[in-house]
Amino acid sequence: MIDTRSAEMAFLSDNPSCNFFCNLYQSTHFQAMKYFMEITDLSFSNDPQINTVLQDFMKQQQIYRAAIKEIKTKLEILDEEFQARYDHNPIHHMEYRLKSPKSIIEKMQKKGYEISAESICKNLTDIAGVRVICNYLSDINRIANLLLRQDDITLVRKNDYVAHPKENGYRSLHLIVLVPIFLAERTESVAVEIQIRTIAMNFWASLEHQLKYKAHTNISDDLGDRLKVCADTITNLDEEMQSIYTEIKNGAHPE
Ligand code: 0O2
Repeated sequence: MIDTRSAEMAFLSDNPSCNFFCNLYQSTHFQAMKYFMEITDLSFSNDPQINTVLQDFMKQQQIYRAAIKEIKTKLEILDEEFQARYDHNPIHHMEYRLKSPKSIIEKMQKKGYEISAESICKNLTDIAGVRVICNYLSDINRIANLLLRQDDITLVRKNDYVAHPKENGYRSLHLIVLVPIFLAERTESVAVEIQIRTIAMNFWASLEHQLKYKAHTNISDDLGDRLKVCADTITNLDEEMQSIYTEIKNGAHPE
């Protein structure tokens, strides 16, 4: 009997692109493989024109991978400097993703954009995504400000859903930034969507996303209300943990 999982892993180990995602995701080979299949899967569309566009676009995926690497490195450096100077890591962990071809086409169609490789690059600013999970509330703006201060980073858009949560309770700080990628013959400014949130916000957003996906349809008002109560509870938790951290840091409670 063929062990498909081992076969998949063997495929992955031989595939440098896939190893990149295994490393980035700091995840199991199996999860990374599923993700790799998703971002390279063009079989969802029977439309030859869309397939040609996506094949053209896939040639540029490497630039978005490079942009993710640049942002990841910048954030790691900031986190390590913070650890060295203040004995505190603002970043708990990071997650990364490239938007899948299926999501790209769905978003282009939803927004009514012309479907071409050029139009995808011009109109979508969330093809490369980095999610930064912070320990405390105060780490969110700290990380954002330190990153935005860097000369080669250009802020395109900021959505502060921490100060102004969405109606359903979703909270996160969203930044769209441009980062220069130095290629052999040219320099490209590449957009990256950075979502910065606490561990608690991430817990809520991940489960809410899964639940909505599982429901296959809009969830009822009652369930929406209950999710909002969970979001409010998590806001209180974040504020209390921040307050405890600040008091300890300021030496208000010596042993
Ligand atoms: P994925 O696969 O998560 O990336 P845009 O259309 O992007 O120009 P938009 O849609 O207003 O503008 O962007 P927004 O609201 O700033 O955020 C988009 C992303 O934020 C989403 O990506 C989610 O990752 C996250 N997000 C926003 N609202 C919610 C929410 O209510 N619940 C959860 N769990 N996540 C949310 P995508 O496009 O959904 O896909």
